[in-house]
Amino acid sequence: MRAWGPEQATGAPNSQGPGDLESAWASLTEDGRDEWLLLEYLNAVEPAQLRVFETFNPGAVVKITALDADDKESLLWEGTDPLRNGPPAGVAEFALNSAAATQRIKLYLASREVAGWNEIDAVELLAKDGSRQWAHLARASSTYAEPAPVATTTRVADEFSPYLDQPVVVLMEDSSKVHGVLLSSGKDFLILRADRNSRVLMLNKSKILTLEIVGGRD
Ligand SMILES: [Ca+2]
Ligand SMILES: [Ca+2]
Repeated sequence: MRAWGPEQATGAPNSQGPGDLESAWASLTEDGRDEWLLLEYLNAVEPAQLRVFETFNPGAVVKITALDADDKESLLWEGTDPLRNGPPAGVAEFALNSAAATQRIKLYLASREVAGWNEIDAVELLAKDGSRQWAHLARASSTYAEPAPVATTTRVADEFSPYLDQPVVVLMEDSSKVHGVLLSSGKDFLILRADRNSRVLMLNKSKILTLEIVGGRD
C-alpha cells in the first residue's frame, strides 16, 4: 500500500493517532480544495451508522451519501462533524438516514474549512441488522501518495521544494505554459499534475524558464 493512499482507509484502524501518519488517507493538499473519500464494502447492507476514525485534524466531514449500482447518490447524513473544533483525533459517529441496501459510501470533506490534512484511518459501516464491516476498497478525490508512475522518482531538496503541493504555472523554453499542482521535484524532472486533464507530467528542469504560484485565478 502507498503511504497516505486512499487504500490506507480500508480495513480496521491501524494508526496510533493523533498525528500525520502514513497508515491513514491524506489528500494531496492540506486545504487546497474540498475532498471526498469513496469506500466500498464487501456486503450490501441497509446502513444504520458510520464510524469514521479521524486521526489528524478531524472535523471536516460535512456530508455522507450512499451510491447504488448506477452511481445514483442518496443522502445519508449532512451537517457538522461532531469532531469539529474537538480533540486532535477521535472516532466520529454518524447516525444515517434509512436507505436501500448499499455497499458504497461516499464521505465529503470540507478540507478548506478545517486547517491541515484531514486524515482518515478507517471507516466502519454498521447495518440495521447489527452487522459491522470495514471498507475493503477506497478511492479519493486526491491523495498525498506518490502517483504510481513516478513512485521511483526520488524527491530532492532544491529551489522548487517550497512550491511542492501548490498550484503553479510553469513557463517552458518553447513558450508553452503548463498549469498544475507540483507533486515532486526529482533530479532532472519536475512532476506535475496538469489542471487541464489531471494527467501526471514530467517537465525537464533544464527547459524551464519560470515557475510561479497561481493565486486563485489565472
Ligand atoms: Ca484541510
Ligand atoms: Ca488505516
